[in-house]
Amino acid sequence: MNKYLDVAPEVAEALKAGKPVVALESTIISHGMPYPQNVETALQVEKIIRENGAVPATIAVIGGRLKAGLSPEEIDYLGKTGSAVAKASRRDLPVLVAQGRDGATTVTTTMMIAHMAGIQVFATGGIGGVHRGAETTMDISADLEELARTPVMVVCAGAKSILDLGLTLEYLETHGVPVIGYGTEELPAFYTRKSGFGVDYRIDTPEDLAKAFYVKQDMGLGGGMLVTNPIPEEFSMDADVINKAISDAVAEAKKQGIHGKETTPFLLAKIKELTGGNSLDSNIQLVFNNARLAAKTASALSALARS
Ligand code: PSU
Ligand code: MN
Repeated sequence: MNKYLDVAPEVAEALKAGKPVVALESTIISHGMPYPQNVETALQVEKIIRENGAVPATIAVIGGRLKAGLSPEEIDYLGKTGSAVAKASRRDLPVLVAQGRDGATTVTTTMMIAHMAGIQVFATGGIGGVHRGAETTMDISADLEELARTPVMVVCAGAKSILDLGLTLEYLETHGVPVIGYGTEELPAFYTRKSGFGVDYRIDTPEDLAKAFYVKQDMGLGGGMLVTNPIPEEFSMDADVINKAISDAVAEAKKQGIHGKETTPFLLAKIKELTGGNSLDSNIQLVFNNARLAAKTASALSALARS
């Protein structure tokens, strides 16, 4: 076991017994949603994972320790502190750990810590990717590199068009990351079910998702897999409304010279402001939907591993 890692007792027991565990990220809590909805959502997501037969492991860095499994108090602390907590990507981990600091984990670091703990399935809302204008800014999320190297399945609702979706898919292809559509041939665009871009494969059941991931690892290929799960129809947004808000947010970020790790949180907050909170409701519902699918897939994966 990694000497920098603390696995919560319930999570450790489940892993030891080969029971399903689902990892959850914490940047979505601190930087992705406002308080108190962030904390309410994080706790509700854990409940949904339990109701669907798996054990939740929310991941973060607390006092310089890598944590797989947080207490409700720790979740509340991250939510209340919000963006005053460091957003921790791969490059941030050594310094945060060395200095005994706190960090909210992105998709990248959640995958890393999940893998250290032995967790194979991770549910979130959206991933980082190749940003619009990356041909000059070179702003490409570390999430894509991590998907290429770390053997964790990430269940998300596709990617927001704050990103260049076409370039994001090209990057994933180059790095050998399968992009799966759950019950769809089209890449979902987070707030909407359609993006105009195709996925690599459509898979229709949690059992078949588990099998594809199992075989990838069993073949020795390593690396992650991206499962894109469309937002339920009843919670999806009007494409014109959300795309206008996204374009305005991207233009505002450019005008204010926002860059680096601030870009994604700035865009998310701006979109929420421009859509009067409707986007937050959709965001919460799609995370719940992903948690259900991830729990079922983790259950199918542990059944496969035992067979
Ligand atoms: N996209 C969302 N919500 C989020 C994030 C992305 O819709 O909360 C967060 C995730 O933690 C993701 C991170 O890993 O932003 C990506 O940040 P960057 O683009 O700086 O790599
Ligand atoms: Mn970036």
